[in-house]
Amino acid sequence: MACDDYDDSGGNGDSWAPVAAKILIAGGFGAGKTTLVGSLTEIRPLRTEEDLTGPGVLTDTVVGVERKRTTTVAMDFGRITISEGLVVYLFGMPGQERFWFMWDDLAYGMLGAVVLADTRRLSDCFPAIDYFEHRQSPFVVAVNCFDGSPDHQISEVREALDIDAHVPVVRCDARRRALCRDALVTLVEHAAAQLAAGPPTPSTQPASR
Ligand SMILES: Nc1nc2c(ncn2[C@@H]2O[C@H](COP(=O)(O)OP(=O)(O)O)[C@@H](O)[C@H]2O)c(=O)[nH]1
Ligand SMILES: [Mg+2]
Repeated sequence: MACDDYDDSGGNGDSWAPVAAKILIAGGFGAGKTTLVGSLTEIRPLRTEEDLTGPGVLTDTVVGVERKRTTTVAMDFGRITISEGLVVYLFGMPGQERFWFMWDDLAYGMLGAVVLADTRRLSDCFPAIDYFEHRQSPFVVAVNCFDGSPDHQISEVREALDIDAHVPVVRCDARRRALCRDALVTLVEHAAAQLAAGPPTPSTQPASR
């Protein structure tokens, strides 16, 4: 686990800091990453949003997400306190292929990832799933429920994504804090179980795709 558990009390144990964990929020363009980080964070989120422009449709297709008006041009960042002893730093991983060069740096030292899946464009989350499977990093899939999107069973989404049976798949709504928090807790529990089971979990090692 990526953590900074320190005691600056000079050894008398009076002072302590919570464990800090780094969690990535991944998924395709328009899957809800910026929304989820904004729903969860207790600090003002760092956002790098820019308006979608006409020429941009050549690279960022909005088919299926026609109401999307902006795009993240670097990453999202936020923080949430899960419990007295655990603070999570959230990093939204830009999904488009032109940003894949950033993924290794963002993933360095992470505890795990939440991959947001949009059932209207399910294949858009394949690269993120492939990436975390390849790294053998803990991840969960959160099926983001958009208005009017096909209401697939979780088992159908799991089958369509062809992910291992041990990887949790949960329902989410990136606009609802409680559901986002549940997804994070599922990930933390899954990561703890994976770490307890022992190697291989080279999640602190940069990996190339
Ligand atoms: N109905 C619905 N809309 C959502 C949800 N999550 C995000 N949106 C909307 O979908 C659009 C794209 O979300 P955004 O967070 O920018 O996606 P990103 O590209 O993954 O960062 C925005 O207009 C959001 O308001 C959700 O769970 N349900
Ligand atoms: Mg975004």
